[in-house]
Amino acid sequence: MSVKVFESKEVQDLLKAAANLESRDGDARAKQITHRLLGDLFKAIDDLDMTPDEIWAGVNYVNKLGQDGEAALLAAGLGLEKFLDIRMDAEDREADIHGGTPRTIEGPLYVAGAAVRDGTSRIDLDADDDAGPLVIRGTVTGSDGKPVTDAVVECWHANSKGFYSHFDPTGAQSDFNLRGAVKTGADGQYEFRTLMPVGYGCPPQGATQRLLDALGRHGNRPAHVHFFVTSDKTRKLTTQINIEGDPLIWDDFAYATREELVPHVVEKTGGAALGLKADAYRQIEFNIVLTPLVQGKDNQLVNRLRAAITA
Ligand code: MBD
Ligand code: FE
Repeated sequence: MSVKVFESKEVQDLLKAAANLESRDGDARAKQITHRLLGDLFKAIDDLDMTPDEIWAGVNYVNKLGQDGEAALLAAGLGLEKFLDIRMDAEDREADIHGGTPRTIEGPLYVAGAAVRDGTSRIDLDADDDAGPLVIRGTVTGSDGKPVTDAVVECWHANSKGFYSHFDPTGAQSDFNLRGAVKTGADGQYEFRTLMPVGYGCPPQGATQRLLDALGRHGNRPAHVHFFVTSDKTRKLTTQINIEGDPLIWDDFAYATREELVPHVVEKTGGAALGLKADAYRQIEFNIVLTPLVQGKDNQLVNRLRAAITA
């Protein structure tokens, strides 16, 4: 049985009524988007002959997704967040903006409020026996190649279990462990002294992993470090680096990997003098190029709900 009712007047009227399209009340944009998305869903139900059982399974799935607090995690896993990057990249090409460090997705695990240090910050607040020391350093420049003074470089990453502070299901980490912020001086340089992260995996019992299981997909990311880089004189950069050699670099469930964002990892000694927990350590040099404001403002600043802790 495959009925087609989508084009009928009854269904088209129902859609308009549900979105309150013919009233002057409500928010015009909310109504436009609701009408379109609901219509696309109705059409898909018709086209694929989705059964009531399938629809109610989906409705209940949305409930579980909210209960688990995983809507933003699913957005990453389904490539929705990557799609927004693809669109912003295309907007940049259209506006002839080139040459900056590539953006990649923010993900759902940022926490605002880390203390801002000058030039260097040690961010491994908690002991982690399974993680070796890591220094991440580089220079922030504008597209003119000149160092950017007073840029704020924020970074956040997982521990050796793949868990992020504030979102750690074991409750083991203190606020702001492996999260930091550094302000550059006239040389544009920043440095984080930290520990080597391990890749993230979706909560095994959560709604996101449940859908990924149904799709025959895994829910893992390669080891990575997130960055926000902000400055008055440039646009904000949201990006990440992957840890070279991780087997999942080209198999990230959130599609964040970009060729330019896999810097070399170099073995170094002399960590003791830097106050690291071992003399042998690894170093990543990640230089960052910011793009100019567009007519005096950041035309691609993304507002979304973010966790914040105030000291
Ligand atoms: C992460 O650490 C992450 O960066 C993304 C995008 C999704 C889930 C966990
Ligand atoms: Fe992450």
